[in-house]
Amino acid sequence: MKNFLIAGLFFLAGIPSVKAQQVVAKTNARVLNEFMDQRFGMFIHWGPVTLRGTEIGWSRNHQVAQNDYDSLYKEFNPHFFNADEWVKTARDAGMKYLTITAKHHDGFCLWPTKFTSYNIMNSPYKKDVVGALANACKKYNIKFCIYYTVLDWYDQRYPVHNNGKPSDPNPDMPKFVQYMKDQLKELVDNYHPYMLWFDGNWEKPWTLEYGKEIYRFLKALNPNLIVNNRLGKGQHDQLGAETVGDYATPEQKIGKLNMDIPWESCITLCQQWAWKPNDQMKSLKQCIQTLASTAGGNGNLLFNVGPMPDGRMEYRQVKRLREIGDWLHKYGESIYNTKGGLYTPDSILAATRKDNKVFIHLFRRESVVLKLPVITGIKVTKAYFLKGAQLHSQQSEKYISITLPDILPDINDAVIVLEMDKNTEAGPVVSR
Ligand code: JFZ
Repeated sequence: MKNFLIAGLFFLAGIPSVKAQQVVAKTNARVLNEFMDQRFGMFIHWGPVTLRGTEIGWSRNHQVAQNDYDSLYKEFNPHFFNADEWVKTARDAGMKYLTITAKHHDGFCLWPTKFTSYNIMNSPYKKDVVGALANACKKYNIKFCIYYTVLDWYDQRYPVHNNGKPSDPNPDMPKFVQYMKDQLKELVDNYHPYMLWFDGNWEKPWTLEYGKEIYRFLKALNPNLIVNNRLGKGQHDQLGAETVGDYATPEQKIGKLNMDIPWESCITLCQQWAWKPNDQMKSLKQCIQTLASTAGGNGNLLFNVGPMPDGRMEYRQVKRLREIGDWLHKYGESIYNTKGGLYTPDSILAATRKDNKVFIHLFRRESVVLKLPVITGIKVTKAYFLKGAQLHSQQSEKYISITLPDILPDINDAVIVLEMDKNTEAGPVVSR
């Protein structure tokens, strides 16, 4: 009897379904590794608010009065919108996936949803923006992803409203969560997104339990659907007990090197998420070094563009993205499908690795000789600039010394390949 009881206990503990109600199963590692191999995606923040050039969601009741903001869709008519052009811009930038704000904090929906009239079909434009992008992404082999915010400052069922406005008198979270499920099912069924990017999880009405509920709901629709970590609570740049989702999302900063958990930094090309006239744009140097440092920390970069109210992306931004694409066309081997390390990224360099190659992304030439700490048991067999000249390297007990030319072959990021006598992909990471 005693043995039977003990066996029974072990048996129960081993059954996944007993725990499955509480524990949320994560997307499987193969799917997540494939996602992380892509390294570079396009984030798009867009909606009627671009008519004012203020920040999406946040400017409601701030720079733009609420009634005014909520009426902008009545004049939203982006007649130059061309999904193929946006997706080709992403492809030409070397981006492998694209994430569109189907619904941001202002509650407006860029697709013809059955569940609210506050959507694109009631604007003069009357065309499905999300659908057009999903199709174009399929055509150009770009993975299609959807941003969907949890908080909704427009919907009466969601209790909280931005910027000190009183809460709705009759909030109804259960009904609001059902609305979310209806919309999410609609998005998943109609557009087959590769990933869902949640946001707006920090306000009080949203709970960890709701997050788990939605995650389970989505996994039942498609077990391979990737979900970011802003569906639970907790810090965006972490994956902890409070968070729900598959990967961490540091915002407007490059994530710290982390070989254990997947992460994606979201960073804007200009300053604002949504389009702003004459917004300050990052230099090509900043763009490339941001991407290299992200890859060097073993993360992805979701780089944001805010298209204009007429449906076009700004010419200067498209041009900047193409310049990044040109760089990647040449040096992409050192970014895609690599792992971060062997060295922790710093202001001078970032490193990535693949098989027996280590790529040193050199941002600046500080002296004639670049000194890197030796990794015990590993020897450099060959050193050269990627797509370029051979380099003289020497290895002592402590240092690998590489003699640099007076002028580096790329002023933004000169990629040095160190061929090693071993595969270093799974090895340790060293700080300089
Ligand atoms: C969020 C959004 O609010 C923002 O508009 C954008 O979509 C970005 C990608 O994600 O960013 C945040 C998140 C949290 C705070 C501010 C901006 N916050 O807690 O103040």
